[in-house]
Amino acid sequence: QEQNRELRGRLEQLKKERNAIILAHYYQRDEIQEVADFRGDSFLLAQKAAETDAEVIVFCGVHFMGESAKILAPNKTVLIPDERAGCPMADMVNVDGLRRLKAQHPNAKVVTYINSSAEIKAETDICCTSANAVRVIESLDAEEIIWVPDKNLGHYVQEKTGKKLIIWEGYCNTHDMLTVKDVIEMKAKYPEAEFVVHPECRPEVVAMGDYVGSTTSIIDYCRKSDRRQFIVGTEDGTGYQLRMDSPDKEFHFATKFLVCPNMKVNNLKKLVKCLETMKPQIYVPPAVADKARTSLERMLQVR
Ligand code: CIZ
Ligand code: SF4
Repeated sequence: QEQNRELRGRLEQLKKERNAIILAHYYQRDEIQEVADFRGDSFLLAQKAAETDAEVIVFCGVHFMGESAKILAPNKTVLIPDERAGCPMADMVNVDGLRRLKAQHPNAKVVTYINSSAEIKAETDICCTSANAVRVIESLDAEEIIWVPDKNLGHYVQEKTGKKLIIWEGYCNTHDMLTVKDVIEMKAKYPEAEFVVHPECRPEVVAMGDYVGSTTSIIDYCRKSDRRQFIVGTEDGTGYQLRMDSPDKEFHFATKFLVCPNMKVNNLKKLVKCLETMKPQIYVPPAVADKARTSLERMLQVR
């Protein structure tokens, strides 16, 4: 406690000295979300990075999110508390594999979930997040659509839009962990609760959802709902915002395994240190960034 108070004081001072803004993903540790200037999911944070006047962006999330910030704000310094905070789903697709698939479907448009590396975004026609995936697919006039890398979200979007996608076999180790059995047990334990679920979960689990949506839309939904109890099918860090918005409601995470270890690699101490030392910084080669930016900007234009 004492140490955290000291760290928070140091952080305030450094933020002013560096003209820095702290962006934190909803899956970050509470100690980071508490000190953030802005909390959000990957979409809101990318937008914020593009808009901010600050010279330095400290991106508390995983590596691909820091890259998106750097791509959208190339003249700013983007720091990440720990560079080892990666995303296994993003690593499930590589450039060679995607190029081979594109060669097999030369007329296809490539839609890439924002959970992907800058190199993959550079091979992409348009990016999307779980918040806008359906709208992005509906905005496309294409015979064939290649979808990378999340098969679960791809399946969900396919159902929602009625469009057949060519789906890459990636998935999120954390969300994919949740099973039908887990949800049945939780529903038996909390019969009054609504089950809110992220579309990165398995299709059969998503099908059980009373509400299906991105992290931000789950947060909005629970805040507005009249229900008092929720079973939550997304990453456990979301509890910080859920409880803050509705201290009188109960949130039960569907299993104790809904924790993304990569997100938790960052902590308050590393956050302060990165602003002190101004490293590690996110670097994206300009040629890659220019191509990737086009696919991100196309996404930001879809309403
Ligand atoms: O699973 C993730 O990393 C998500 C849902 C990120 C985001 O904010 O879209
Ligand atoms: Fe990647 Fe899943 Fe962690 Fe998100 S929650 S960063 S998709 S591993």
